[in-house]
Amino acid sequence: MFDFFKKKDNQNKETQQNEEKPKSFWHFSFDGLKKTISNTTQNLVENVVSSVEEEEEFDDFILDDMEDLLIKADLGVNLASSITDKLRKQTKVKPSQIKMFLKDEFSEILKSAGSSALNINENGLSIFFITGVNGAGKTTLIAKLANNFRLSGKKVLLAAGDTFRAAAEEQLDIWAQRAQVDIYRKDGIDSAAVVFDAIKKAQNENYDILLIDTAGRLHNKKNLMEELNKVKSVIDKLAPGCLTESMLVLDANTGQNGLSQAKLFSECVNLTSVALTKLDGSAKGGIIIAIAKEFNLPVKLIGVGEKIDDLKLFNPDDFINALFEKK
Ligand SMILES: Nc1nc2c(ncn2[C@@H]2O[C@H](COP(=O)(O)OP(=O)(O)O)[C@@H](O)[C@H]2O)c(=O)[nH]1
Ligand SMILES: [Mg+2]
Repeated sequence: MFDFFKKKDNQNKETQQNEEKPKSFWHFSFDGLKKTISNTTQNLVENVVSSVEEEEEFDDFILDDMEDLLIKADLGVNLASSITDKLRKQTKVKPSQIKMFLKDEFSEILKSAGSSALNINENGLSIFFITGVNGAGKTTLIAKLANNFRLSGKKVLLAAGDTFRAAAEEQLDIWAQRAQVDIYRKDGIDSAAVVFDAIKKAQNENYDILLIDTAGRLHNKKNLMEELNKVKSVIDKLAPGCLTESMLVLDANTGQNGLSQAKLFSECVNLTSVALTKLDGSAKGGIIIAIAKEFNLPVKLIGVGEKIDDLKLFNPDDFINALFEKK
C-alpha cells in the first residue's frame, strides 16, 4: 500500500517536472527571457550572422566588419577581436557555421566564469555586500532581493549603508516597507558604523540575510576604496564567513562604461558576482559575456523593470539558448 502511494507520488513529481513550471516568479520563463533580450539577440547574433553566413570564406574584410558589429553589440574590444582573430587563424569553420561557432564561444565563456547560483549559508547569517555607481540600481535591487528572500521564508534585514547620498536612507526605508522586511538605519554616522550596528542586530536577532546598501559616488577612487574597505573589514571582523556575495550592480545600458566600472570596483572590492539591471528594453546585454570574459565574474541576477518583482535569476544556459534560438 505504501509502495502504491510512493509510486503515485513519483508520478506526480514527474508530471510536475515535465511541465517545467518556473519554481517562483524570480525564475525567468524562457519566453520571458527571450522577449527581454530580443534587442540584444538582434544586435549580438542576428546582425552578425546575417552579415557573414552567406560568404564563401572568411577574409580580412569580412572579419573586420564582423569585429565592428561585435563591438557595437557591447562585447568589448578585447573580446570582439579575440573572436575574429580565432576565425582568422583557422580554416575549419566556414561562414555558414558562424552561428554555431558564436554559440560555442559565448557558452564556453559563461561556463568558465563560474556558477550563477547565489551563495548563501544554509545555516546562519548570509551577508550580501552590494556596490556600484550612483543610479546603477543598487537600492532597487536590494528591495527586490529582500522581497524574494522573504517570500522564500528567510528573515531579512537591510543596512542603510549609503550615508553619502541625500535621503538614501529614506529611500531604502520606503522600499523595506514595500518588501515587508526590517531595516537598520542611523542617519548622520558613517557607513562602517551603520554596518557594524546592523551586523550586531542581525546576529542578536537571528536574521538569515543581511543586505548592505552602499554609496556609489565618493569623489574619487581613493575615497571609494577607503570607504568600501572599511565596511568590508567590519564585516570580516564581526561576522567571519558570513559574507557570501560581494555583488557589483551594473546598468546594462551603460554598455562599455560598465566594463570600466567593473574594473574600478574589482580593484576596490573582492567581487564574487554581478547583477545587471535595466535589461528591459536594452540592446546591450552582450555586456554579460564581456564581463564574464574580462573579469571572470558570473552574472547572477538581472533587473527587468522598476517594480518589486522585476528581478530574475540569471541562467547561462537559458540565456545562450534564448540568444541563438531560431526566430
Ligand atoms: N527599467 C528599469 N529601471 C530600473 C531597474 N533597476 C533600477 N531601476 C531604476 O533606476 C533608478 C536608480 O535606481 P536606484 O536603485 O536608486 O540606484 P542606486 O543609486 O544604485 O541605488 C531608479 O529610478 C530605479 O527605478 C531595472 O531593472 N529596470
Ligand atoms: Mg541607492
